[in-house]
Amino acid sequence: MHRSIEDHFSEYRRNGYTIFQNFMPPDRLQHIRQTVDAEFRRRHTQHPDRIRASIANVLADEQLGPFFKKHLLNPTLLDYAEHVMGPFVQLDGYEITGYPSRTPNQRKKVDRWHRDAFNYSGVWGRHGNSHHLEDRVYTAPTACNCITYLQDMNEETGHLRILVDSHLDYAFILDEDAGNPQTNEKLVELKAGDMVYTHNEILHAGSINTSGEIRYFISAYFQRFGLPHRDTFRHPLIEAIKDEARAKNDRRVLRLFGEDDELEKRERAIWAKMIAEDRAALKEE
Ligand SMILES: O=C(O)CCC(=O)C(=O)O
Repeated sequence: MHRSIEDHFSEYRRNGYTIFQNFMPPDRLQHIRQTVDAEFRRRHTQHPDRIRASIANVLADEQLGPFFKKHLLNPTLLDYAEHVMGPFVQLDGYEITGYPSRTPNQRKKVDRWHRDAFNYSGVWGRHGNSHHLEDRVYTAPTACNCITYLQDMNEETGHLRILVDSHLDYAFILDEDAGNPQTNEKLVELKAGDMVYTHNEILHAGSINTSGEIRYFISAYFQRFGLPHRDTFRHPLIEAIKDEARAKNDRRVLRLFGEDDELEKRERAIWAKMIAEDRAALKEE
């Protein structure tokens, strides 16, 4: 079922995440799995103790680049990202991650509660005066994770767990409890090809994979324009995407890769308009 941007956003604002079902077609996800499987098996064998392996900066990968470009520049995704963050969306990191399967006695174990990069709650939760919180104010995220799963997510592959609406209450989990299930956690229902779009203040955790197969997800991590980013955009394959965008004057694609000399000036013009409106609205004494 097709859902409108507004419908996704009202769920996102309330819960801290929303799900785009069937975001990646089955033939594409099978193709990606087959392309990366041997490399992930090699990496997992080389480092058996590591919880996961990732191929980062995937747009710069000769073989994977074209598929990942299509996935990232999908207008449904970019329209939604702009709706959530405004016209300030930059790519921080784009990767495919694979979790090796573990022994059945690890089934249902939590893989570390956390918030994603550029969140404020981590600093607030550790602050001495953080015991009081009067307001539950929604603020636009400084970063968002768009995670597309390449298999059904269940007890065997390891559920994604979320503390629903924790982007509003700054709930905090101490490091020593990060591996424990939470009484109010939600095990998110997800099928292969579904994409979860999260707010970076939401507390979440993966679960250990015991399915016998590698568990994969693709993560496109967006952040506020101008923040330091993990991926490098100075690669010939990414320069080629920027050249195409320049030819079309596609500002939002250029912004994704950290390029927009006019943004600050345009944003300040909007501030000036709002300040002027507020001054004009002031009632005389
Ligand atoms: O393993 C998962 O399903 C979630 C991964 C995750 O939370 C993350 O990479 O930040």
